[in-house]
Amino acid sequence: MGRTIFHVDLDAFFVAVERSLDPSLNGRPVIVGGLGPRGVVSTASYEARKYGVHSAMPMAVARRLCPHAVYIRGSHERYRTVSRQFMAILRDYSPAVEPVSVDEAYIDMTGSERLYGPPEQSARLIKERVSADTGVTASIGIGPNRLIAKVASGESKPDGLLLITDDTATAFLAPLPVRKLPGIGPRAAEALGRLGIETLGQLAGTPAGPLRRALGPRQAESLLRRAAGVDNSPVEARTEAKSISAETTFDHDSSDRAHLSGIILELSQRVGAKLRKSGKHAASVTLKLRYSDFSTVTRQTTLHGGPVNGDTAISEAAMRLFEAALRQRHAPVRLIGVGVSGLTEEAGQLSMLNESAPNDTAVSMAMDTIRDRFGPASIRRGRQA
Ligand code: TTP
Ligand code: MG
Repeated sequence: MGRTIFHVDLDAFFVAVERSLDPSLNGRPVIVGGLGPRGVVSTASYEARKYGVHSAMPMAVARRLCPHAVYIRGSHERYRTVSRQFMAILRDYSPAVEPVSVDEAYIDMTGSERLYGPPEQSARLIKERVSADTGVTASIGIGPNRLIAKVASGESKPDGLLLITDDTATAFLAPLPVRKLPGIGPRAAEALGRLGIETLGQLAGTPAGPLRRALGPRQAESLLRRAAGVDNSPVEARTEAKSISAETTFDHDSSDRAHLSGIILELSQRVGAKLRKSGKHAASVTLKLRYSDFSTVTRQTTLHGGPVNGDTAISEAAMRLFEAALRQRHAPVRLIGVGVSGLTEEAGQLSMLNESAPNDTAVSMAMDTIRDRFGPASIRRGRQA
């Protein structure tokens, strides 16, 4: 039996909330974000995006690109309220709602036809409800799995609705640039480009051999499957994301401390970027190590200064856990994971008082932008070089 998965994402979320409060902002370029000297763009309205302004860009750059925009500091409290309202609406339509960030969720709508009619009809109902109750428009992608639903909602934006079925999935995915596939970052896209692979159709049709040599067997297999639109992961009903993590399995097991430390730094940055996007702070950091004999250890620490969202705070905690784990057992490692949990809305009080914490956040956010545009290898902090 086929599944019906919705991916719902609000359009220019922070801007849309500001507009619902002040309709004079409609139709004008609007930019929400930090207005101080080190401020970063949270989001830009579609009018401002035309000038090249985008999330995580330094505010100073946005001001040069689009000086006539309306600049707003924003209020996270308002966004949280609307976010909760939004998730509650989705739960009226299915018990299987999986929030992935403040303005984005998957819904498993399989078997909902009896109640709400065919998928396009229920999607239209949801869009109308969201817009009527919150004043914010949503885009919905409908697909036979999460992957296709997510790509579809992205392609439908703004205020869009796009239905992709098993029959149309191949034709839909094939012409898209590889970067549209979740999980293909700038670095993978570059490696694929060197093989002459620009689109998902080309990727899906590439023989496994050359791809394995370029990307390693594990990533190659996974990309081939995903480029063909295959994804069996379930929608996991929950109220909020409880933890955020990233892990990597090596093609060759390693006990090289410097190499493993570098990986921990990268994973910490990936986790940090997701955490900042979710608008949250984390109270605890977890490190997972799987040794070559498949035995797995998980170590967790709670941060003394309270919840954080900067890369340095996360990577330093993860490194302390790593050193402690190595003292206990120094053997070849096949998998490393870094995670954060104890997610809260606010930063810890001590971390607010700590001079370096706001700086860690600001520097991390600036690095998010650069990595997003030029690839993860484009910037390293001093210590990492
Ligand atoms: P997104 O859904 O990524 O972006 P968006 O809703 O502004 O625009 P789109 O129509 O493309 O979906 O993020 C949701 C909100 O999260 C966004 O409004 C602001 C916040 N955010 C940040 O604060 N920093 C970031 O780097 C990103 C990507 C988002
Ligand atoms: Mg959005």
